[in-house]
Amino acid sequence: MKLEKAWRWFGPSDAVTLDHLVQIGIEGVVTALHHIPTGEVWPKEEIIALRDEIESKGMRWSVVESVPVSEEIKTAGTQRDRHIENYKQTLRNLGECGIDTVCYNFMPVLDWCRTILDYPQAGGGIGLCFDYPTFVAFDVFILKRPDAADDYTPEDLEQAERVFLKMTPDEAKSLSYNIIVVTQGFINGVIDGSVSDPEKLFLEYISRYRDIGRDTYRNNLKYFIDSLIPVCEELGVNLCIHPDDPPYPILGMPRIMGCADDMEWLEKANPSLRNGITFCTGSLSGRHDNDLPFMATRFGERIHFAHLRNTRYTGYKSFYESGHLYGSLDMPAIVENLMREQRRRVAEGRSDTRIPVRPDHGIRILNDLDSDRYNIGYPLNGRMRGISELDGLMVGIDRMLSRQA
Ligand code: DNO
Repeated sequence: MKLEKAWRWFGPSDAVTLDHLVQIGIEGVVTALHHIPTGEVWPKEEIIALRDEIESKGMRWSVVESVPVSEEIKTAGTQRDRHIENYKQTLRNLGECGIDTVCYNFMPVLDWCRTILDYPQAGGGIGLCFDYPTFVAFDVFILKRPDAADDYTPEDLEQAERVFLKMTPDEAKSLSYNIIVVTQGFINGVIDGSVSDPEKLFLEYISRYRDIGRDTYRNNLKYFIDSLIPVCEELGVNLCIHPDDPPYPILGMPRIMGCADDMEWLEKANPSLRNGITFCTGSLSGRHDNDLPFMATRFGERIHFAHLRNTRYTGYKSFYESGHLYGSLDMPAIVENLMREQRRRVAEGRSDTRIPVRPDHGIRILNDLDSDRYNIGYPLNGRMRGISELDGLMVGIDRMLSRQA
């Protein structure tokens, strides 16, 4: 038995079609109703139509990634309870249509963050990179967030200044645009390409976190989870938090889902196994002290979905995405532990034994490089290579575990 081969599909506008996914051997589709504004209810008819389209191709809608969490919920704003009620209704609609796994994240304002979108890979191809000095340069010298410099060491600032002084004004502008808009719009981020002054709006959103420290933010997350878990229990829906990427605070705002301590807090905050985790290996790899094979086992019973990809460190808090199998992470050990968890569930008689895994992001290779048709980080060939590598790994591990049984 292998983990379920899943793929993030961005809906009918995606240049990769459902028919392509069938050819690639995908079993589970990971998608969302991207056009519904954050905070509003997902209508049941639309869920049914999308589900049926996927099922007509012989696949299943295995995960919703994501039902986005509004800034109002994250900051405990005046619309929090209304948005939570809507979220509950969305979960109900999904659950009643048999869609039982929902991914979300609780990162303030900014979702994932990358500073270089065309990082050359050994052997050709280009990928994504998070370079910490470049990020600090963005925060302090380009965005000019008030008091940003207070969050960094003198060495960080010195390195960042060196980076900044080498940038042309156009490079500085596109760095900012990439961080705030390009990497966020297509995943229902807070800021899309439609605003005239994204930096101004971005700073405005950030300022709402001025008085929100780690503990308050944890309380806001607990409030959200506690409100939803009864509905999840009733409908058999797993809610799976995605780790912060990178997994430590940035831009002076709290990030609270980056390491084993945070996951321990999560499980204590609400012990229901419906209060689950999206095990994103690439995100968690951004902290050198995260032991991922250990975490896959330790939190295995609540891992209902995994994003598999690898990274390589380029320095203190900096890394680049290195594809799926090869890199700083011991991917075979991670996959083995997830597959052991799967077997444990089978032995326990649990019904949720499929555990969807998707090849997260991908290096642009071959004719991925000729076109801008794919969302940033989601090229066809690079991900196809990734799922093939991971599939081979799973076949081998499955054989090994069966022999040991
Ligand atoms: C980026 C992704 C994230 C992730 C969401 C989950 O490619 O890893 O956007 O899907 O944070 O809510």
